Amino acid sequence: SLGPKARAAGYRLAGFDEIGSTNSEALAAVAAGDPGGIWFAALKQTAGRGRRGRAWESPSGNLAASLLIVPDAEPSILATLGFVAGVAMQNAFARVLPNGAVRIGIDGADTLDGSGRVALKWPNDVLADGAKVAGILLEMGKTPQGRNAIVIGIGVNVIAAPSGLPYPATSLLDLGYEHKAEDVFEALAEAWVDAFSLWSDGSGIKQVLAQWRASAAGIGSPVAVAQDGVVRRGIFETIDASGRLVMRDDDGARIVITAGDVHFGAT
Ligand code: BT5
Repeated sequence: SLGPKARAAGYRLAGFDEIGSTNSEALAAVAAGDPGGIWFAALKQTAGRGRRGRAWESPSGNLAASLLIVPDAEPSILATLGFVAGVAMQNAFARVLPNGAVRIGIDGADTLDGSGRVALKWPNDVLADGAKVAGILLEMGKTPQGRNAIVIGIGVNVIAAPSGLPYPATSLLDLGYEHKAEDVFEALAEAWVDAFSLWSDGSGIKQVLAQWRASAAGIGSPVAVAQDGVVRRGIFETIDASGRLVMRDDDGARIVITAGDVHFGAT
């Protein structure tokens, strides 16, 4: 269900036991004239997707949720909402994972973070214990009147994570936290309200990006970013004001990247 803060902020919820993809449902809704401000949440997806047509496994008991909103902004500005979602997800985890006993770190580095926060991996992953526990997918749409709409899809491994991926994945249950997807959703929808109100403030996006940066996995470390078959390597320096990844290569050149898949380590 939606908590009091989300309801007071005017959000609606369409809940499903099973659905193809909550992102597809949200895109269909905006094309059909929905004004936005609605979450589509499901306990199971049969056709969940990630970026670039990749599949997202969303078995029963995990959380799949997509928020449809129609903010008055250009696509390049809307793209920064992925960072708002990451920060909201992180704050939601801090609520549902009490005691701050979440280990963060990359590639198994065993760091205890007393804040109960998890790490964020550019551009859109949430890591716990160095493994992917949630992913975010942004898709743009249009209202029938031609306004820009954005769908922010979030998948959370509440009770199960796939194995056999090229990188480690985990679930809240694997981490030792037993939760219902509904409760994780409610925490997320509440945390979204605060993070989004900062974003809407204009200057608040700086604060959102600052939290994101402070929790970013791999800053200061070697990173490889692959995009369309091209791999660029360097030391991961920071995320700039537009949310782009900034790295420094061996020759000291500054490289700024808008999209790609990140791998940590020197390989
Ligand atoms: C993402 O893509 O991480 C974005 C995932 C977004 C899923 C949500 S669920 C609600 C909404 N509705 C949708 O249909 N989608 C959104 P990407 O960075 O491209 O990562 C995809 C890759 O992650 C796959 O190619 C797999 O290697 C891996 N993967 C698949 N399922 C996973 C899972 N449950 N946990 C961790 N990794 C997974």
